[in-house]
Amino acid sequence: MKRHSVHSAIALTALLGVALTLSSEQADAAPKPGRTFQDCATCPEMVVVPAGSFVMGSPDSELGRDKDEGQHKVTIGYSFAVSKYTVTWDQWEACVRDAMCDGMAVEAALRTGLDGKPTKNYADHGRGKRPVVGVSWYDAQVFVGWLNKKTGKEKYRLLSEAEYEYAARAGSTTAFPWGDKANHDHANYGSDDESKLGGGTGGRDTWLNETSPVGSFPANAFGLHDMHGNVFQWIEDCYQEDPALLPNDGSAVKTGKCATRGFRSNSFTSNPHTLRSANRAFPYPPNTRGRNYLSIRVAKTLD
Ligand SMILES: [Ca+2]
Ligand SMILES: [Ca+2]
Repeated sequence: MKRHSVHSAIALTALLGVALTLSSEQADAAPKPGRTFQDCATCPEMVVVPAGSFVMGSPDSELGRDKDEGQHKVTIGYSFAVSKYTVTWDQWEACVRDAMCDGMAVEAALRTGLDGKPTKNYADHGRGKRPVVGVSWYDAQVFVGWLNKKTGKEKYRLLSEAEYEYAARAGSTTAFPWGDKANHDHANYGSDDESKLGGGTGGRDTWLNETSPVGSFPANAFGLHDMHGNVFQWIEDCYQEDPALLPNDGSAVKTGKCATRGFRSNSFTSNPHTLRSANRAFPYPPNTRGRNYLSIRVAKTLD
């Protein structure tokens, strides 16, 4: 009987051990908003974003708005994680070293214009902690696949358009999360003159016509950096021009006009109206490579 108890105790301990391991793993994955985690040394740092509702789009009164920004309520009934920063060159190059991301093709594309001719005066903005640029929507999908392969789970993905706006607004209802006016203390963007494209500086934004290292500006209320400005970032969605037909549950548009894919944020050469939280941009086919203002941000589905 005693022997049996000892065995039971051992069995119980073993069982508890497993249970404890599982529960600590579960605790690790518990979606506590604001918590940050990193799944591997070269993986992007992730921030847990809370579930919630928000009004996507902009009011008619918003300066510089486009017709495709009609307001509608979106409820994101799940917590998810978003990379704290745009994906960096360091992270991209780790994917290249693992023979998944096509570094050579992106490098060549960065030196080639949309017309297929060599880019005149190609300027490299630096690597390391600067956002990776020149990547296509498919390159972004390969990067996501690399993270999933590395972590052994199909959890990483691009953000949906609704998730991006929700994460960028971080509870705000103004044109920008910091207020109703573009502000160089909060983002690297271009000229304040709406009629111009090209570099601009001011305040904390000392970068004229080039990318800034990620995290050079303050985080928003969700703890995310660079959701506005510096570089555009691919999202999952195909284009649905009519805001009334956009999903209201945080999911991505996966049918319809998939000949173009969207991106969000605005870039170091864009003017204020494209920097707004509600601005939508779907100008490029998914195989567009070589744009030195177009990058990646990743999301992760949480258990
Ligand atoms: Ca700038
Ligand atoms: Ca637009």
